[in-house]
Amino acid sequence: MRITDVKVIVTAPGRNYVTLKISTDEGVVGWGDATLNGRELSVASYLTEHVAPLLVGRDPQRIEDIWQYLYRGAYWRRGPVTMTAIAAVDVALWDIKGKIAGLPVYQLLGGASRDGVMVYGHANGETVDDLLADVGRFLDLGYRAVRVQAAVPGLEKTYGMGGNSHGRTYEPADGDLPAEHAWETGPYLDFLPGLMAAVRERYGYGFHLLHDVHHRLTPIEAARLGKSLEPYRMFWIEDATPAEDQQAFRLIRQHTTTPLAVGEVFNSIWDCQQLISERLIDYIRTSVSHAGGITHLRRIFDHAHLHGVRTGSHGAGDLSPVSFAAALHVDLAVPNFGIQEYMGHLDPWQEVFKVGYTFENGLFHPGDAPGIGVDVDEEAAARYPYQRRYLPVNRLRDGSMHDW
Ligand code: EZ4
Ligand code: CO
Repeated sequence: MRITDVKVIVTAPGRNYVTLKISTDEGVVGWGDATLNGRELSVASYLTEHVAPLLVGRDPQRIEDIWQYLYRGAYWRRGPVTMTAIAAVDVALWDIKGKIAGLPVYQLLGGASRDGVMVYGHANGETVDDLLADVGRFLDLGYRAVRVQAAVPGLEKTYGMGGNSHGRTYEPADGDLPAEHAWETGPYLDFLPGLMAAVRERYGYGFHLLHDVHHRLTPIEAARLGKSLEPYRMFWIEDATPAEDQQAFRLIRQHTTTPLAVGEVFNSIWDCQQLISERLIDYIRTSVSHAGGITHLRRIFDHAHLHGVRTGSHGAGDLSPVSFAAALHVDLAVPNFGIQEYMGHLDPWQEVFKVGYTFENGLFHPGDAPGIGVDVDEEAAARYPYQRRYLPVNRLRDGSMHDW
């Protein structure tokens, strides 16, 4: 079996997605997600200009060898662009392998370790009352875990709110130049404990409560936050400090028992090796699409398993339905699964992506179609051309740049 064609499809049904299609001489095709939010065309070009010529003529069944060829074989390796491109190839090859075998990918990974994949939904609100109503909506839908974000009084814009041009669903990439937001730590740290108290007071402790700090605090501020949230028994606080500083987590750890999660921006095991081996975190949030595909993600998760760290993969809307489905296969199979983020996708995504995954009682299942289980309608994709979109940036009140 040989790879005959490698095609990159850039489309924007609801938001921008970069999708990879690998075709073979036996008619089997595989799909991968190469979307890197706000930097989409760099991955598209990396694939078209530098990866596609390396793949045509190769045996698509040699997934590990192709992974090593694209990673070790590149002198300039790692980084989000490279690893997102490798991820797209890897997922497409797993899709092809599943289709050849006539099995869903989770079966190739060792089979199901659980009945379904627990996800957390995203509740948000401009006021505490709005937020409480939104949490109730998720609990009514059967969710067992909810991420809570509410507008911080005193800040004009807070991460995680809906209400931009995309409507109610949160979509941070908005505007053909980056929006500029203001950040102040004080009001945020003062607001959060009362917010979590209100959620627990209204709905009790019978579900998992999560929160995303989104890289804004210093280690000692994160320590204070973790400590102040201990009574509300968080499932985790996510990205408490900028993720590249692995040592920062040691300081946070010394001060609080609130579980820590990090990793959506990591793209290889080298970004989180110390965090995991020194048990500085509880959940590793690397994703299929940004951390080198199923092949590399499984390597990170096995390393985490050795050190008692569980998985909690990133699953925002900028990870396409192909990535979400691929994540579900991994989540269903690995022994140390923790939770999966699920943000959903913006209409009209279903015109382009035909998925087989299902949701029931707070759990997703990837379905039993051979491969990853997602088809892409290329004619529909062509109706939604790419539009440049940036994530926002943050500045402190004095104008200094801050992490967003
Ligand atoms: O800001 O995916 O946990 N989810 C997140 C997301 C990220 C976006 C960036 O592309 O932090 O909302
Ligand atoms: Co996050």
